[in-house]
Amino acid sequence: MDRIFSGVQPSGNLHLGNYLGAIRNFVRLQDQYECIYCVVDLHAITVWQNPEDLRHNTRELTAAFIAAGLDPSKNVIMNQSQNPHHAELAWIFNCVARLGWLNRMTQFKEKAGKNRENASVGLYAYPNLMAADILAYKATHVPVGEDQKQHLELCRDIAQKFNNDFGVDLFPIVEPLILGPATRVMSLRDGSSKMSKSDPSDNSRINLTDGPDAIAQKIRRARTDPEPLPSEADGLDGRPEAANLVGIYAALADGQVATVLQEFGGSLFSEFKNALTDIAVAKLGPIGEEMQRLMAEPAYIDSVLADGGARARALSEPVMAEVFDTVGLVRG
Ligand code: AQP
Repeated sequence: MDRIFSGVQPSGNLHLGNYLGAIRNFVRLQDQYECIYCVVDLHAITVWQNPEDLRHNTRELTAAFIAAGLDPSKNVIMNQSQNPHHAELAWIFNCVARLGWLNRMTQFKEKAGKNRENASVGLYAYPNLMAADILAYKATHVPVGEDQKQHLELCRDIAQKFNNDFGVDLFPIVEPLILGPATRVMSLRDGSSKMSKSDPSDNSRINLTDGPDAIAQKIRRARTDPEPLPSEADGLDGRPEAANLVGIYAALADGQVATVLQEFGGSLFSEFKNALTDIAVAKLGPIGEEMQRLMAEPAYIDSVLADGGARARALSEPVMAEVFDTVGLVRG
């Protein structure tokens, strides 16, 4: 059976982009594949995390997975640090991946910014750990947002180089699953940058924990242009903010951009924003409420993660035995 692996960082401010680009697709895939969904805490610490916040955000993200509809008995739901095989395999991949490959990673350049010399080594090697997350389970498919495409190409390169170097057919060449009309949700304040957890402006994103009033206010304040909405998708060219809001509506309505424009073409943004608020509150409200309920039961959340961790270790153990044997690392 094909196997899915995907992860989300517990770095707080979980937002609509994480939901539409990743988590919602996780839920849809759980009936078709064997799935491992991971709270990637080791990735989160590649930039500074306050320990108390990290613990809170790990539980909150787990609550979001479950509240969005992931079934912990059907899927493995775990946090990355519960399974040491991720870090072990990442070290081996540090010795397989080439510096030149990592130097091309745009996410490192964006996140390290001008202060590159002061970025952590972990942030630089992040894509190797991501490849290890996936390949420790020989996962074949990885549902992600558009921004992770380059890291998945690197994962394919690492698998291929490992297989070639050792003359084996050990690792699969993974397929990204970039699904739906909102694979890259943009900031509500700037249609040219992606909606992001680390954007200092809370108004740039809709958080999964936002209540109806906050959602309404953020959509009302979302940047637009002075023209009414076009009737066809071509009319969104060169209008990134309009395209973003229409894409979000289409994704939340489970429809297509063209259908949304058939309904709202010619409307003013004030009218469209009211409809967008209604659908966002209807879809996200119950998830936020369920997250709050689950967060009141930290022992339950921790038990889901511990159980998932044990199941994950059992899945990766035979893969790691194969890797150690292939590389020539002696195990007692
Ligand atoms: N804006 C987005 N639109 C669609 N999908 C998105 N994802 C992230 N942002 C968007 C997808 O969410 C999953 C988890 O992402 P992550 O936790 O690894 O964080 P990230 O990709 O680095 O992006 P964030 O959430 O905005 O965090 P920061 O601010 O730290 O960069 C991935 O599948 C991702 O594609």
